Amino acid sequence: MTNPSLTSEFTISRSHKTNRTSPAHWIWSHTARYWWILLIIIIGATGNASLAAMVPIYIGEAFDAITAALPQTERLLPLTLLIIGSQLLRALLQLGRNFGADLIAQKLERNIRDELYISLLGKSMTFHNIQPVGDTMARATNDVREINFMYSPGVNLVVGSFLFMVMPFYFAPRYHISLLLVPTLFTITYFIALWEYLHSLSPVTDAVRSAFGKLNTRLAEALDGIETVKGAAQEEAEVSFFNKQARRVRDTFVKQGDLEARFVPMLLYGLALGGGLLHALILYSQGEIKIGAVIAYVGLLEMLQFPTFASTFAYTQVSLGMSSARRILELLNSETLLDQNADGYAANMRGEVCFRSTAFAYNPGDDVLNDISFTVSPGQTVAIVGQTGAGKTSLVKLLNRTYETTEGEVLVDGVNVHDWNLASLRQQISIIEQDIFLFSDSIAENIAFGKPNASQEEIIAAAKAAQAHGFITSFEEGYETTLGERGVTLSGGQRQRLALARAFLTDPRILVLDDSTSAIDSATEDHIQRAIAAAAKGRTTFLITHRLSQIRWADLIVVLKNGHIAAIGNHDQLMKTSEAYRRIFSE
Ligand code: TTP
Ligand code: MG
Repeated sequence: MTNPSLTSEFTISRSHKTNRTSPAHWIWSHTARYWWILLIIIIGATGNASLAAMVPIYIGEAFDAITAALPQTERLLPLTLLIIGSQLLRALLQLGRNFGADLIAQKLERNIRDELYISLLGKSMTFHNIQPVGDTMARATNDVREINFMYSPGVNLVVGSFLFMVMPFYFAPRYHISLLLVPTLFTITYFIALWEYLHSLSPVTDAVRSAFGKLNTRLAEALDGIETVKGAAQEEAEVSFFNKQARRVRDTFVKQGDLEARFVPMLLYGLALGGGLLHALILYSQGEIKIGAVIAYVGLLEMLQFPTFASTFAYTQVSLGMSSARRILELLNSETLLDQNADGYAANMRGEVCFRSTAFAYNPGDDVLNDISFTVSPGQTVAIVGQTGAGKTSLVKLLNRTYETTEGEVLVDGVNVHDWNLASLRQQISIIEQDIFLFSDSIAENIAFGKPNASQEEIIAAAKAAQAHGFITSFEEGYETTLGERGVTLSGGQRQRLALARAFLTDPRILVLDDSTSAIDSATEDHIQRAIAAAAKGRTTFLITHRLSQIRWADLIVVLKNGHIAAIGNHDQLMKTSEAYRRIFSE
């Protein structure tokens, strides 16, 4: 039933498919759809360069006009007007070129952001556990930005300056065919130097981008764990660690600057100008060309200044962009493991759960769960107990395929969870995590997270059922109170009740409450008890808890020990048969 062609959990159908075989293919597949903008850039750049060439040409003519045996001063005014007119038109074309490059840069940035975000949402938990958030953030923000810069100013200058280089070839033969010599020598040497430059640049720009990713990873982790850092008085150590990473970034930048400084064409330009002048003067002294041609020719050679000066900067930008494209593509192409199984089984769930000789490992060969078998009837409440690290959280995460079993199977309503349509499966199973995550949004939006179109009445009803209405209305702004990142303004018990309200609103057939570490005062405890009892009614419920009162009234109690079932049964049975269980109650 599974469809191997689908590699992401929730593929959002997109009209534009990109070619992800290599960074260059990928960038091109993003660019090609905007061929009309490319056309604007090329027309703008060609027009800009040829009109720039008009200036030395007209000045040359003006020189000939006044140095003629009979000075033709009346030709000066039309020539001046031609120069002014051509430069006004040139400004317009230059605007087109810049506008086009900026437009395509922004469009690409937006589309790549979209593509990356959708892809990240579709990746399996295994991917997200391995990939550091800070590095992903660096790729999703700065690297995407680099691709913007790659087009504007990068490609913009590369195309623009390349056409400046073409102009001497086009216009110099008008004066004397041999004047092609200097531009030809210049161009050949320029491209050889550029080739070498790009080759040595590419590993350096790769290093720049990767050092930045590492810096960001550390920053994100230090901020995320700021409480731990402060609690252990490790600010100093963090700062010095951060400095070390920052120095690494600086060093890679310095290396990049070093390469840029040694870019040969800078020297070439001076040589070309000197050599060209000499060549033109020799032709002049032999009477082959006029003085105006010397002036015009040197003016044309001056156009080579643009490619020499722009190129270090522009090609570095392109190289950085390609390094970034490589990094983004790495994320896009990384294996996702889960597939959404869109053609899979989708139905209203009854809530029967069956584990059959299930085993699971985060790392192959290192089993966290082993030989787990038990069945839960629809509507029953199961308590999962066991010491920390016994595998309780891991066990329930197999239910909605947050993680995949390594052996055996997990069945819901008699259907292997692999064969369920993933969206249908997850919509009907609600897991309230041990570490409840709240978005920096209003309380109402947080409650309605799983059902964004819920009405205000529904939200309030859910909050009441979860015993959260009281504390919510005690805030000045009630349901519109904004929560800080991770909901830091709420206590553990309050967060838990918000999470329960979420569950009430989505009305799942299977509810999992991972509650093993939360410490709550007894006044709150009473509220929570009632909320949980209400939540468990009418659906299959898994409770991971240390609260004896809850364990006692569960229909089934699973005692986990080092990843296997140490005892199973209801309270009375276990009190008789299990030493491990009795110990929990005597603690
Ligand atoms: P858990 O299933 O998280 O253990 P638990 O929920 O029973 O513990 P607690 O009461 O403290 O919440 O972990 C079981 C084992 O799996 C444990 O040895 C740590 C390991 N583990 C990983 O290797 N990677 C992971 O991402 C997690 C969550 C756990
Ligand atoms: Mg746990």
